[in-house]
Amino acid sequence: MGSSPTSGSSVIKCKAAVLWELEKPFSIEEVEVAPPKAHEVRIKMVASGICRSDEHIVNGTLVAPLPLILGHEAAGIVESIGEGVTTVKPGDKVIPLFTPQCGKCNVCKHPQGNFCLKNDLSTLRGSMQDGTTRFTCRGKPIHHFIGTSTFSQYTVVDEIAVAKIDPASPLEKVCLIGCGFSTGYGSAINVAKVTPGSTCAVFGLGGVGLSVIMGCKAAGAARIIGVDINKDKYAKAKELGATECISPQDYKEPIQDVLTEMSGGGVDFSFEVIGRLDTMVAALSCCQESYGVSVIVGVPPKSQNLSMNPMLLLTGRTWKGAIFGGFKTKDSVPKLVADFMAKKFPLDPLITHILNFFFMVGMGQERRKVEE
Ligand code: PAD
Ligand code: ZN
Ligand code: ZN
Repeated sequence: MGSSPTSGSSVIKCKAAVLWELEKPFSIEEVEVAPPKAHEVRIKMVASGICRSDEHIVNGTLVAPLPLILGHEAAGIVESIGEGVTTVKPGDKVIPLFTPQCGKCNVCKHPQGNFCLKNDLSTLRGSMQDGTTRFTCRGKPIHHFIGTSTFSQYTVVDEIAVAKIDPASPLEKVCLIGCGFSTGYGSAINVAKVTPGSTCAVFGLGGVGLSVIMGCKAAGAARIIGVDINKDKYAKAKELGATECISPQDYKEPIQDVLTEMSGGGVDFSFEVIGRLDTMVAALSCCQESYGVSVIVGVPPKSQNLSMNPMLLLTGRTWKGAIFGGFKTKDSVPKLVADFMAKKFPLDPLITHILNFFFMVGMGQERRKVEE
């Protein structure tokens, strides 16, 4: 996404996709992007993916203040920095972090914690850390989205929410490390801690589910069963490591019973990567009692509770969930980019469409790369 910046200390006018109302297409508008304040960074966006979590805001599944600029899976180049910024400089290639890493809170200080207390995902206030916004459109302040707002040619993020990456990295690919890839891959290797020789079931074969499959395979799983109602997803899932794929619609009995039967008593690890309450319980139910582990990756509809039989846990299953695959963001994103550059995993299979930013007016099922 290119434009004509003036200077680091002035307002930049550029194009952004603004969501004014729920369930409406984005409106491509000219916005003003204020200069970064102290400990903030202004970034020229180069490529942005579309994640189901953006769509969750558009359809009201997640509730955030409007109007706002969505987008949280992206890569770009630092345009200017505010006072006191030390970890990035103008010209650096970076990935914005929708979960920051302040390094100071209880979660950041905990060896396993990654959901920094400075995150805006729990509250969805829609602002910078100081409570104000850097975007204006038609004279109105426009909210930020989880500290990133990457559907804009320029955005401003807090320094705790941006990671410097390898200057040689292809931004139109590594943007996927900003959410979908890392979330899925980390859910397998960090959260579930998939073991060699194990059997895994992955519910939902979108960009995140496919990344879970890559993580299961990298961890040495022997059997990876993909579950999706859309059979068009099976070829890609198999290319990435699924050993078989099934649709719940092909069976009369509940899918958890099918998986329990297929795996001879229950899978070792299961993942819900859709965001539905029924499949969360199905994923828990299909893992082996006594030691099976089930991980919630999909974002559930706001304010909905599910009912489940506590016997599922009493008999020894473990139920977990995590944001961003449990990775500490600022520490891990540069390492994941280095691993990609070292060809430890591919990203090309996750890119299904390349859209021009100005034609990005709706969203579908697939993860897409958006660039100008
Ligand atoms: P996606 O929409 O690309 O993929 C979802 C897949 O689920 C599609 O292939 C659907 O066909 C399939 N599906 C839908 N309903 C069913 C069903 N009843 N049974 C079986 N399959 C079904 O989404 P995505 O891969 O971008 O994201 C998946 C979820 O992960 C979504 O809820 C998103 O909000 C969440 C997410 N979580 C985090 C995190 O940090 N935990 C990060 C990013 C995304
Ligand atoms: Zn996401
Ligand atoms: Zn923190």
